[in-house]
Amino acid sequence: MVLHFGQKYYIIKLILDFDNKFPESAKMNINQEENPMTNNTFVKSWIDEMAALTQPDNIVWIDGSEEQRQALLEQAFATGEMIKLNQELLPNCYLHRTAVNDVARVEHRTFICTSKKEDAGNINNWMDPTECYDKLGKLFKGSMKGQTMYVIPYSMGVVGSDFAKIGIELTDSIYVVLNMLIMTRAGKEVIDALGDSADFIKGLHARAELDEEKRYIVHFPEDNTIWSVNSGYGGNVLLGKKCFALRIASYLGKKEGWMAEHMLILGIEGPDGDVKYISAAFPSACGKTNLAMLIPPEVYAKKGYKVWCVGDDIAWLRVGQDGRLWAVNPENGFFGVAPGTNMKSNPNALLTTKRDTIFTNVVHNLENNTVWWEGLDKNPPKNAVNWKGEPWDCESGEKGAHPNSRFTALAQNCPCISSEFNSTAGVPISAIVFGGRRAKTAPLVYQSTSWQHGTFVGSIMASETTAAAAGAVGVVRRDPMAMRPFVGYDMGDYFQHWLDMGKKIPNAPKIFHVNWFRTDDEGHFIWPGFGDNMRVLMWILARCEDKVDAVETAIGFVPKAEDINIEGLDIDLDTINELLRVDTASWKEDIANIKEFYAMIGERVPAELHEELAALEARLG
Ligand code: GTP
Ligand code: SPV
Ligand code: MN
Repeated sequence: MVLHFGQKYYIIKLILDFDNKFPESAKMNINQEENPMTNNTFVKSWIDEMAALTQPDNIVWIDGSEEQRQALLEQAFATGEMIKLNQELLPNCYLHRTAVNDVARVEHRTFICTSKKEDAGNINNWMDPTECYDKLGKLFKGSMKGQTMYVIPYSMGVVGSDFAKIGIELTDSIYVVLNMLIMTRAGKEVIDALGDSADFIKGLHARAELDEEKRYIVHFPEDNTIWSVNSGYGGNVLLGKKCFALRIASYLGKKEGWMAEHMLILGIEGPDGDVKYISAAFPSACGKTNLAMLIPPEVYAKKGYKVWCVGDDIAWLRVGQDGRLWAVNPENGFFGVAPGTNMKSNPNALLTTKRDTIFTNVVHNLENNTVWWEGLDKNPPKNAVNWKGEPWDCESGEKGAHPNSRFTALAQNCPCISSEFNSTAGVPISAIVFGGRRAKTAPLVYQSTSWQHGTFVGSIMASETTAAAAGAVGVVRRDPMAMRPFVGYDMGDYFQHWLDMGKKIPNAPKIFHVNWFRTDDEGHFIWPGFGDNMRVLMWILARCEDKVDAVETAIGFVPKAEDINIEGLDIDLDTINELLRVDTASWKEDIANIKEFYAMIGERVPAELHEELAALEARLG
């Protein structure tokens, strides 16, 4: 493993400072030799360096045992970091509240630190790696004094499988440990699988002062390193997720010829038992978890159709020996949006959270020591505490749960988890679906005309912003492939990688775009959404199998209204026509915005995509 020069220099300097300041006795108890879980010298020397920097009182290896997890829970109850919920109603479920200034990802404080600025690109924030190690080193220095450093060896993907990659996260947070034990496969078997290899992603996290002015989430793709400081919120601190499985993994995928995408994976089983798989990229809080676990509407259920969830947030995709694109979900759990989740919108998600779950920033129902959030049911608790930890009056008009409150739940507890969830080969993908939250422009569904055109469709995706990231909500912004906050290198190069991959997949998935969020003049959603989205997926699969016709429009193939199955829906063909309408005027307005966006990405936007844009403009007339 190559340490960046800046990193090496900085760490040596810090260790020397530390040696001078601390007598031998003070260093004794950070000696990990007392409890070695590995003899891997790369791992051990890196941990020594990080411990010398952060100066924890002791170091604890997370082995994945139930015994250790229980002991950590007890500690967290004692400090109030975790609240034990009603164990009869919610066995092995706990509540956690983050700091009020620390409730979402912070894109403006997220950096890609490549040695050349061009390699991070114009969309990402960039810092010079040496400068960044120096700057954050100062924030990390001594940040774990008086505390324990937990060492979490984890695997993204089935431990030891060809698809899997290993990371080690060092953290001072029990909450992080408990979440990582759900979201990843973590523990001794991972460090055993690593053996004496240096091939692992080095993650360092410290809560420090939780100061938002000193909060940084930084990635050093050239060093396989992630540093996160001054946050305790999921997406900023569960380093296996967005930091590794998307930002670092997308960088590795570009180098190694595979793809890391912000995609759910689901399987639709037909009455004959044959399962077809779809992956779909929607921006944060735009419906991945909901689609991944959908309940088929009666019209399909009665015929024997079933839907299986393989993943709800991240897909790693590779070309299989059979020339198809194969996907695995590298995660082990769901870090899902709580508000809006109920027995009608997403019963599978709700049932998944009935055991072994950590709730973050939801309402604490003191009547029976359970949890509540907006949209769970129409009976908000009368005696309750809000996400900030204050007494909450449900009639006050103030929200009790934070809009980005979440549940961390085990995938294996999901009633519709796919039998292929633990498959080492993954599942073959028939269709890739892009989608965003657009009140107007995008129709319910359309199909691209080729892989290149589909890449273009993904590149011009736009969506209204949500509470998943700090900042304004409801503003339309371009979010290519739902990856704007997650590509670990230049966005233009990322588009090129999509085009290159298309050439390597003889039997490539067809590419579609959906929008569940078109609104009427009063601002109401026109399409019922949720389970009924399966009606659109069925058209998509029929297109993949050449079983249904379509209308060619300026933007691509759009269904004939009568080909969207509306049996059992309180909707008529006129409404479907309205949902499918290609609004030429608003598309023309979009063109100018797309041009600006491409210009902002810069000169690495592939010529093919500029050609697609010019062709779209010409077709719109
Ligand atoms: P991340 O975990 O942030 O990546 O989000 P996600 O894409 O998994 O989003 P999720 O499925 O949790 O949905 C977020 C919000 O969108 C919830 O408030 C849902 O109620 C809402 N939503 C999901 N699907 C639909 C739909 O089909 N129609 C409408 N109107 N809302 C939906
Ligand atoms: C998202 O914001 O896209 C999430 C939640 O899936 S987080 O893990 O916080 O990024
Ligand atoms: Mn996500």
